[in-house]
Amino acid sequence: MRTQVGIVGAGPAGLMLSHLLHLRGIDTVVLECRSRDHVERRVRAGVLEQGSVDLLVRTGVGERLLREGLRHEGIELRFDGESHRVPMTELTGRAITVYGQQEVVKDLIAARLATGGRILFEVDDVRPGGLDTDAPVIRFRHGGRAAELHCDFVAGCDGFHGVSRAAVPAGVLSTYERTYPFAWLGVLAAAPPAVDELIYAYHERGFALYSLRSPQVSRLYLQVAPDEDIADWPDERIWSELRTRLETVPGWSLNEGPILAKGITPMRSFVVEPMRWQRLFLAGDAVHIVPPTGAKGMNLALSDVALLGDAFAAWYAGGRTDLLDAYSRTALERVWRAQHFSWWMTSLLHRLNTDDPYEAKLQSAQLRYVTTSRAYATSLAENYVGPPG
Ligand code: RFL
Ligand code: PHB
Repeated sequence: MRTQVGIVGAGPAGLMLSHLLHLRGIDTVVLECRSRDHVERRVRAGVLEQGSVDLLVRTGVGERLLREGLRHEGIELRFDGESHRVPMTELTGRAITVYGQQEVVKDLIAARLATGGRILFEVDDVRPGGLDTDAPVIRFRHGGRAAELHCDFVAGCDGFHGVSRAAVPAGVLSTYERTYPFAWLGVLAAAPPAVDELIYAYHERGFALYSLRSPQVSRLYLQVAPDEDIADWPDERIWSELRTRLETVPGWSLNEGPILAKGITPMRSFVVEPMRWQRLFLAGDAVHIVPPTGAKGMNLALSDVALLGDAFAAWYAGGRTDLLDAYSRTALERVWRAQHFSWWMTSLLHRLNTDDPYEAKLQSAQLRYVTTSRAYATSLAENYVGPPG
């Protein structure tokens, strides 16, 4: 099998890259180890920056997003029994849109398949090779048979646990990382959200987040210990803990309903540099991870491949290498801004060390500052909504 750009991974990064290259007349094949059903159902991120929405709309895959996505112009910070609104749109002119990652994935898969795009699901044993030659080849198994995909370039969009990053020889990449002493327990519930905007709550028992997916479905998160077993969290315990951490404002209560899905996600910050080795280009979670508190992961994945789409287009149009050469440097500027913001939001809102009252006082002082200073609130807001598209 032959293509121009071989893409490993059908998450937001890989699918969007395939879509962008198709619009430029560049052929791709996407290799995905899971089934279509699995990637379309995987519940993950939910917040799109204005720039991500603009990209999806501009490239013709934003129709359902514009219809079903929920535009939010502020977020709420809840602490010390008070609620404070950060009016993001007033402060920045931009807004966020709540639209599930799996909906973005569904829309992109539908768009690719409608125009004859090749996505191979349920492939095994993917091995990118020849990356330091002009003729890379990705070997894999599909339907029980060995196969080869010959290409000009390989895009590694296979997430944190993928194989692409590991195809780079030892000693080439530098890794920067941090793990946090807590995780998030996330639930999807069939309950109308009791909120119009997301609530980020700081509580002495730990962080809680009230988000949503639609007027009928709520998405909620709790800070828990990193080694927490989901079996120890029956639904009633989850609701009780959510009530304790969120119902801290007089007269306000959350809406409960059947829990449709639940899971625990570890929190980490991680960056690998550079994002390219020879003919391998890495994008999205394959090269950087942020803790979800800043809602940046899916947005970074999309902004990486927007750069990569332009860079491949310049190469195929006339052999220009400058954008491909600049890819890692350009992408990493935004990656590090998001790394800092995500680390900052995480440190601000989580219970870090229960034995250290000094730390808690600092968090309280910062929360008070960010909710009373227009300058500080503007900094939060412009990072949260993301750079202008
Ligand atoms: P993905 O989505 O992980 O896709 C990688 C794909 O590669 C496949 N794969 C392979 N395919 C072939 N061969 C192999 N060897 C392979 N190994 C893996 C995988 O099956 C998968 O289909 O990476 P991508 O495209 O870079 O996208 C990144 C985002 O998924 C991620 O950053 C976000 O979900 C992070 N995130 C959030 N991001 C936001 O922008 N806003 C949010 O509100 C937000 N909230 C979240 C989040 C992530 C969360 N979890 C579960 C980690 C909330 C949570 C709870
Ligand atoms: C979500 O709706 O899944 C969500 C929202 C905001 C975050 C993280 C996740 O910071």
